[in-house]
Amino acid sequence: MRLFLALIPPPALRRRLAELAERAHARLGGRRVPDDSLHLTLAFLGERPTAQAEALARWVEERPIPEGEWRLDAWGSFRRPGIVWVGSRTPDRALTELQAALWQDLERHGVAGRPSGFIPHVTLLRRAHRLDTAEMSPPDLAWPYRQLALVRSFTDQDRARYQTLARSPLS
Ligand code: 3AM
Repeated sequence: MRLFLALIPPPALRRRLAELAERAHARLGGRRVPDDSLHLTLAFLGERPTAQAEALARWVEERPIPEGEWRLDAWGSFRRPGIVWVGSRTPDRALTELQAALWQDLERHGVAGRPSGFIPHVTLLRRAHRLDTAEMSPPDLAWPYRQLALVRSFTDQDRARYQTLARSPLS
């Protein structure tokens, strides 16, 4: 199964992110990420056999993450798949360290595929028609977090769906 590690926004923040997605969609078009799918990917693990997914779920359930708060203050985009996102203007140190620590553990679990860079972002639009976010007023949101989720991604009637398989203990 296709897996990734993510932070899941608390409900109030999810609503704010959904408002931003609506605003971005009205201006830039494309496909809006459904509200219940909004997340921050920390590590994409790719396709994994069931036995390994179960081992990874046990690992996540025993691995607290340091509590933190991510400040979202910038719009951004990735040209190739037409992704519009919100994230931060300057790299967030705590998230960068968390991502690196997670990949160290993942490699011990035999998961390869650590990316060379990491830009924390919340994808709001896919296949956007335009990527010009420069004139949109910048977001100003705080994301308090203290729990990691192991998420399965699958396709159901042409729609990407996510299912949380495991959560880390609360820090
Ligand atoms: O968190 P976002 O939405 O930016 O694009 C996929 C999504 O990113 C990404 O992993 C997240 C959960 O699906 N993803 C999908 N396939 C990928 C791949 N082969 C990938 N990231 C890296 N390599």
